Amino acid sequence: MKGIVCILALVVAFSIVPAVFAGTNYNCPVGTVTIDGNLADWAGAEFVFVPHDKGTGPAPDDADASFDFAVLVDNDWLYVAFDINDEAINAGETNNYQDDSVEIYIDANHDRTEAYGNDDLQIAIGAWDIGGDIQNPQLSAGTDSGTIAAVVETANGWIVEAAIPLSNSHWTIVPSAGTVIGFNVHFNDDDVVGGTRENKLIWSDLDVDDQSWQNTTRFADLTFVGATSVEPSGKLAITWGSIK
Ligand SMILES: [Ca+2]
Ligand SMILES: [Ca+2]
Ligand SMILES: [Ca+2]
Ligand SMILES: [Ca+2]
Repeated sequence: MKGIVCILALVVAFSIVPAVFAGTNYNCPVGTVTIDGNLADWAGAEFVFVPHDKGTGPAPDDADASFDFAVLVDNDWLYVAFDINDEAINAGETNNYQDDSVEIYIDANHDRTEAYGNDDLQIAIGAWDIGGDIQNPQLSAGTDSGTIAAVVETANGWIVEAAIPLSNSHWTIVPSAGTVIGFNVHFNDDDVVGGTRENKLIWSDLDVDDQSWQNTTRFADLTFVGATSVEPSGKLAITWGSIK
């Protein structure tokens, strides 16, 4: 009986481990990085892997299309990094969303509306910006967001390192611990010149129909978990809690 109880306890323990990075929520810690296309300064971040078959346009394998992404925040910027596996880098189609590109989606007030409000934004950054001006990237969506981005080629694909202002004409985001915003990321994979993109990968589990561009109910959550806003009283409460 005691053994069964132990096994049950183990099963419960494993089953209640929160799947916080499974496409439902990303816990965003505090950190500051330099936007230069080098992700060595992201060592303390939590990278999430989005495999080749996650999204509405799955690829044959991870080498063709997959990516890791991570998010950090400080008092001024939301930083987003993409480390993309892609065997063929291509840009130049008629529509930018058919080119190699990533899309970042933000619902700043987290009201999850079916139509976009002013606080809801798609920010699109493409491979056409490889080697481009970091301070003035050629965004194909979210052009008035104030986003800066470095896009560089790598041995296995390409990297996007971006910083989005916490204050602009769309929002003022205060990254207090516990605050939640709507968030999603996509990768459009274009491998063949002409026509459309070949693959479409999506992180949010809710975006099963590639509708994030016009419907914020498809976004997942991003929760700020950093200590920048921890009040002295909060620290005291944690201390008392651990003593008890
Ligand atoms: Ca960097
Ligand atoms: Ca590819
Ligand atoms: Ca909103
Ligand atoms: Ca590609």
